[in-house]
Amino acid sequence: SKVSVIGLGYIGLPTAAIFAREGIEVIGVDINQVTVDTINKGEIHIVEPGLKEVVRHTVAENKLRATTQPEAADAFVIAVPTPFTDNRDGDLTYIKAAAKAIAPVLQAGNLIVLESTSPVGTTEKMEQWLAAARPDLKFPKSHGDDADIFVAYCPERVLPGKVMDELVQNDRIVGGLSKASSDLAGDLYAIFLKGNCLKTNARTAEMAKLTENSFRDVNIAFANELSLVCDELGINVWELIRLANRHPRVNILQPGPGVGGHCIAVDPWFIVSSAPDTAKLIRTAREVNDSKPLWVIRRVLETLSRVAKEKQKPVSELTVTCLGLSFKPNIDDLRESPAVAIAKEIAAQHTGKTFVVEPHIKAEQNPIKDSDLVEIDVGLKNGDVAVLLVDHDEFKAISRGEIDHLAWIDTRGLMDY
Ligand code: SAJ
Repeated sequence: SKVSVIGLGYIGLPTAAIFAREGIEVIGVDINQVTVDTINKGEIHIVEPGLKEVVRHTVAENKLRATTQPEAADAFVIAVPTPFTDNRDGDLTYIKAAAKAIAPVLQAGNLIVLESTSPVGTTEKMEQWLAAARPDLKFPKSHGDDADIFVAYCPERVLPGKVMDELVQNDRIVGGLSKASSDLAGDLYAIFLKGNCLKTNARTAEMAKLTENSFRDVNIAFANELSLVCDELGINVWELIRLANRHPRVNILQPGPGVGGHCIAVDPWFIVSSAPDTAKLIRTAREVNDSKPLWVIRRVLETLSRVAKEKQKPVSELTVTCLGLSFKPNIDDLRESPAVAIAKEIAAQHTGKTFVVEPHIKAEQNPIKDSDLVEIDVGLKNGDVAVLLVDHDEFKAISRGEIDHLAWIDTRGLMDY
């Protein structure tokens, strides 16, 4: 059988490579010619441990091939982006374009699986777009299990950095627009899945993906709110959480400078936009997490004024050092990172020097205007105020002696233990 994966990004390419590794003939489709050429050379355009080897091998074995033009296949897996719109909803343009692109090559018996994170109801919409383009075929919405075409939603739930492992090991939810669609999609993923395949309908599967990330967001918001309350009450939040978590049914997450990445800070809004009057807690959690960077910025600027007074120097003669830019520890991904937003604002508002320390990027990649990217020891030695934004392993090695002389703001609780 032949599988076509539409969209060869962070999810699509690993998925295509893993199908191909199982001996399936895989046609990867992407609108970007450079991406297609790169893959056909057996190389990759994204960073993901373990992916390069599988792509190189499967391309060499003629199992994986990339193209910009969709071709006939038995199953189509759609993994295109659903960007965040200004009114906090999912932009379905790429899904619509993918549906339009594959419609001409569809044949009776085909399965189409949507993987992109999407608002509830998107799989039904995708089916309508396909059905409008191919009135000659019978779709599940009107023909149920007697349809010619099978349509399902199957969300990805892998952690960047562990994609090759989690794609195979994690349980997977499959939601068909008909029972036959769910069964066929289950058979498709069974090709490589070691985890369980859990079957439901498409709307539940769509909501499950949004729910998982909202659950995490709400729990992080709880920790972030606690950090503000504890600050007002003069309590060490890290110690508090450590103690409360000794209760057998309590498991509080860690406060931080805010929530980053492209999923957890976005997906809850898809629930809120679908049920604006009802999803109150989910909305508030987003607001709590989104406001945390502003709180950190305010804290840094206040500390600078206090230190200026203590040292009897103008603020413009003080140096502030921002430790970490990525959105979570031990990666180089700066996209949607609260640490970047905080460092940018500090560099813009502070009249003195701003140093940035980010061991995972090079000086020429530093996105913070009016700042210098420096080594850890330079940043610490020369800083008057330091704000820790990411709990990289490199920062865990900082000793108290190295920060004794400066005002230390720790958004991750590294030094508070
Ligand atoms: N964070 C905290 N405190 C915590 C945990 C996380 O502040 O206790 C912050 C991180 O620093 C980061 C953000 O939350 O800024 C998100 O990081 P993450 O590690 O929680 O998640 P992501 O965005 O890398 O991946 C998530 C995962 N979802 C869940 O764990 C429910 C992953 O499984 C999903 O596949 C992915 O989103 C996705 O693509 O949707």
